[in-house]
Amino acid sequence: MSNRRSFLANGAATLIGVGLVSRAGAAGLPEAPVQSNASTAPPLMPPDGRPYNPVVTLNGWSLPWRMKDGVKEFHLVAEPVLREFAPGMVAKMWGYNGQSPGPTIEVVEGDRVRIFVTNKLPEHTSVHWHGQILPSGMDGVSGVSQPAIQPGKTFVYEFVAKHAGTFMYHPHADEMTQMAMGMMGFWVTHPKDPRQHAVDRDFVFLLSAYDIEPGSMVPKVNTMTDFNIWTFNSRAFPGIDPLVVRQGDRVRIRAGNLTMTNHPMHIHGHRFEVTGTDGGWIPPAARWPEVTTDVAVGQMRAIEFIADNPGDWAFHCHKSHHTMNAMGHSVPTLIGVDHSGVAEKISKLVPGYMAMGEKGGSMGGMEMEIPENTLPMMTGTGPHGEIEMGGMFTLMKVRPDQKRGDYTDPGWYRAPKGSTAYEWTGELPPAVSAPAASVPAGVKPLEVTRDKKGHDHH
Ligand SMILES: [Cu+2]
Repeated sequence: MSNRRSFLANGAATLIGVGLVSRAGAAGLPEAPVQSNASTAPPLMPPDGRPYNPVVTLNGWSLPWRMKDGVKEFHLVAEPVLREFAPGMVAKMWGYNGQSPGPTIEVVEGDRVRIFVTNKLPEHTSVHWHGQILPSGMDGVSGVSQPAIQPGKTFVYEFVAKHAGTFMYHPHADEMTQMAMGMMGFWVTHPKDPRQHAVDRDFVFLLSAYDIEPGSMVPKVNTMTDFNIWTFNSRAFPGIDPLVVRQGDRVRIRAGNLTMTNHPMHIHGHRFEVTGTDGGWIPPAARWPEVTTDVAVGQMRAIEFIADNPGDWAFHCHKSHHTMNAMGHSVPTLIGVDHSGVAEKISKLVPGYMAMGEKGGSMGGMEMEIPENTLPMMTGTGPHGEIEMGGMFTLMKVRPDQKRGDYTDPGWYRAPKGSTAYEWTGELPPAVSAPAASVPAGVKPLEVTRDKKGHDHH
């Protein structure tokens, strides 16, 4: 598993046979379409079967199917893939049909579904259909409900998608390794009546996290909590596409959490309601307004709101360490410490050493060399400067003139004159200090000095 060559060496003989069968669609197997890049595919309009309103998978795609005697047949191929997390960083992962996460599967409530799963990994796997109410033997827990799918083998799962809702799929075989390597995908079962739960834009993605040492390409699979790449669908900001909506649209965002910690998802400029979980839709009377909702490990949440406020609005995990990219958490806090010259001295002893700023973080502006194949901790440039974000962060772009069904990035919001925060240049009132009653003698607040350019220093 340490490099791509060993993947190929291990499974070369069996892979050739399977590749010919699945790609050519011979021997009765449905075609296994492959996606080679991390762009957001347009919604997959159902060509046959019952109609539904398709979802948009953020930096992902939906898997085409074929109808055979009234059954919707899909073909998933578990295989090593390359995934670009953001421009500048590519990881060697495991996924499905060319990407991690795998493609979104969209079906309609009541559909009979047959899923062929071909294993092109160097080890056994299985697929568990998280949230589906199905026969025990189709549940995909290797050793319990079925034997594991050995390398080179294809298994068939078949069940009726009984309930409309928000689900996911992932292995239930060597799970820790396989999920740490990126094996997961989204599943949406649409309601029978497309007018039910209808929205104008329906975005879906999985929250996932990886530990990839700067300069390397393979996730460390033994990491339990100290991950360094926090993603929406295996993309880190600024690699995550914006959620583009038309002003007045009813918007749904569905997120599922397959990381090892919870993620309080927060939106700016709007209030939402949690309308669904992986257990189903929440009755309207049981919903309440929120601007942040926690998505715990193994949970899925669907949130809904009317995007009535034009602008560029942050949508992100509220854990501040999850809106950063690769960083060491053992970096000392140096706010208030004059360490000018110290970093240079240390970096001679410890190559790659970088100290946090004495003025605070402001790492976005630090000019430092980063190793090959990793991401700066905080990146992205907006119309007013550095955004200083990474990881689980993107923008919802609400525009009055966005066309229905158009997901193209409209660029930066142009705020109406007089509606943007501005610098005060008039007189300041005299400072008033409260008496420092219980502070020991001699203890003072951090001093602020100014350098020649007028920048504050603490
Ligand atoms: Cu988080």
